[in-house]
Amino acid sequence: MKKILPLTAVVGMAAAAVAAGLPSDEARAVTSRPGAKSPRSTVTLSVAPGSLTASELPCLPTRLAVSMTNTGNEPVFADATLAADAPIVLTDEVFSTYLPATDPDQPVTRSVGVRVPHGTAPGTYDLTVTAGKQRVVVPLTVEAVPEPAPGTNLAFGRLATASSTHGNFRTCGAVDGDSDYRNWSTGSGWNDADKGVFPDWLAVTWPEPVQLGRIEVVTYGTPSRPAALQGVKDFDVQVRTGGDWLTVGSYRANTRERVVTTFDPVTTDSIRVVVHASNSSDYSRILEVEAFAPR
Ligand SMILES: [Ca+2]
Repeated sequence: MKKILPLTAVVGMAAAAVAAGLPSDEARAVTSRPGAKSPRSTVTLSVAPGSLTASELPCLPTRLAVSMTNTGNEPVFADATLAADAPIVLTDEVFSTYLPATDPDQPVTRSVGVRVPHGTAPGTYDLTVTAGKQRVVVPLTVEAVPEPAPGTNLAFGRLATASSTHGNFRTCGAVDGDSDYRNWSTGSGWNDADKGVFPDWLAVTWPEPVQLGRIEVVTYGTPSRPAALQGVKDFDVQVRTGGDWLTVGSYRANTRERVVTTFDPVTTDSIRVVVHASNSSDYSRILEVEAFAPR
């Protein structure tokens, strides 16, 4: 029968280091049981990185790696709780795990997303991870989204949604600023999840309206298997204005990787690509969607 042993005692090294403003790539605290007899349970909590910087761009999430390591010789169940200063949101508030006693010690890590809601004031917010009496505080510096320079891709990092997203692909991959086909398999593109079913759509949305005059859609293709074989074939480019979708570009039998749509300036809070067919007849694949102010 597995024993459930409590975490006890604390040396809050990382919190102290952070409070002292010391540089640290990894905040760390150690729990031990002073004077405990064998068998002993010792769990080390560590959180990386030691500090974070983020903005409210929803598709550029910041992550925190929370690790717990059983450095004792008895298996243990351990819980870490996570909290953030309002209005910061964490994807996980509890991290519970079984930690077998292994030699060498094996950390168990949870990657926790950190989201900065729209309207968050620039400043420093504490992210606090607690395990037993251990407590690690990671300061999050929220920076304002910079005013876009002329020619900036306004879709970069913005909220991306889709009709569906396949497996390991990420909807946000289509607004990560990377349109290099070589990074397709590393999450830099959107691939819908419904094989052979159309239409599919991918949208980008802004919290406040923006003025646009050009949208560029990059579909997936490689030198050996170009867009003519696996890119989007029939699709419409639309902008939302007054609550209605206005089609500004309509393409059929497309074989190009990058399709540029220019249109009269329009004020919009969302754009989308509606795919009616792909050249491979199975999935819709988009590497990147870019949006620009009128020239
Ligand atoms: Ca991309």
